Amino acid sequence: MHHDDHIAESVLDLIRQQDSAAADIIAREQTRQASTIELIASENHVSPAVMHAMGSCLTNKYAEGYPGARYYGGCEFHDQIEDLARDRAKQLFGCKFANVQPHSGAQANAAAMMALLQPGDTFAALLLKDGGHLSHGMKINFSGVFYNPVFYPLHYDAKHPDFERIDYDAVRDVCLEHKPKLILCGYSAYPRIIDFARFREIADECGALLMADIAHIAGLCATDVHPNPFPHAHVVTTTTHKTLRGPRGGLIMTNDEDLAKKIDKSLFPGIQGGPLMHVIGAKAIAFGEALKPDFTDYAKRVVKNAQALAGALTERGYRITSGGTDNHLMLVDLQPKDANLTGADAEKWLEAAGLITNKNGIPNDPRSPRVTSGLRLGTPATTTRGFGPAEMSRIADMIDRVLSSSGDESTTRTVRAEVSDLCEALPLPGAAALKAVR
Ligand code: DSN
Repeated sequence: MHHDDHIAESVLDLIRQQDSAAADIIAREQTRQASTIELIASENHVSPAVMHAMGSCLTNKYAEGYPGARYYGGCEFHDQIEDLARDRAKQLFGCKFANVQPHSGAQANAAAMMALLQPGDTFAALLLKDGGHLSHGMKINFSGVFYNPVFYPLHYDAKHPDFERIDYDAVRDVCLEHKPKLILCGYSAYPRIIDFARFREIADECGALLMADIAHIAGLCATDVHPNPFPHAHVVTTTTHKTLRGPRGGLIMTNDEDLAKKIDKSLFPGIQGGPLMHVIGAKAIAFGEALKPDFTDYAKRVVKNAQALAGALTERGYRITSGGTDNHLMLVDLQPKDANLTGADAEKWLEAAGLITNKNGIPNDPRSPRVTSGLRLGTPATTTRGFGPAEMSRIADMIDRVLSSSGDESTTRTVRAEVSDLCEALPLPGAAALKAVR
């Protein structure tokens, strides 16, 4: 047994000695993760070091403030770990200032917007239904409640060569018309390269600041597998747990010292209290992992796998929006395969077979977000467990069999067994804690 597996097992055993109800639930979730294929584009499997830093003594401390300027005593090592995380984030993305305290990507966006905008100010973004994000101006979110979002479109014209991609001319038109103070780019369901330089030109032309939310593609940007938003964006926000493969959390970066000061203030005391120091410790470790050459290799394999999966699904009659993918994710339009097939049914049937996905609207989707005509699939998690193009082809085949049979019981059972075999052949990193599950 690997050393990391010993740690994971002993942690679970320790919890079980005190609280068997909680330990059993955690163990069942470990089994679920180890024995199913994770295709949700925003999820990943962290290393044992990242995992265990989150269970460390760093959680016991209040460290409101920033390194060297805390509101509590006893922060010597918390200053050191936060500095380590900040320095590594700066090195990773090639920027001058980093705030590693946001609890999540939405908190990072809230703090960045609070620093860059006054209530009522206008900003431009992509609609959620076109691939944007809740915190990019949805009416039910702070960003739509306190600010005035205007939206730029995708190309919807099937005859256009940039079909279902960002329409940069339309972005420029919308921004020149509405004169937003801030332009947001970076998305949750967009499979193509984002032209940050072009966005900056538009921002300069209309006198706006540019903010890139690279939550989904951070691991690809950090390794130049996707262009880096620096030096084009004035502010960059991200989560740390998707392609970056760190703990669940957020990060804000900039090259501008004045903006950095405003961002620090708006994050704390603006919208957050005590930082999650155990998560910041885990961020430091994850950023250290991402700085190593094999992480670049990982990021390249993520994209190669996504392209292999998209290609294999296309061969089986599914339409991949925009005709493919340049990054870690794809949107599968189910309609050409079966006009009655919804994303909601597909998600449910695939889950029963051990293939974990999420329903997702496709551009111009006639169905509601709770039903949808599409699925979003991503390869960060499967690539972490060592899957390659051959496994992507098998996954496409399994998806097709489940969906073509409308989730029929015997097909589901057969595919579920094949998923288990594949998961056993390529286990999670340090995941033999599974053995502790009885
Ligand atoms: N919920 C995340 C996603 O799945 O893309 C975005 O915040």
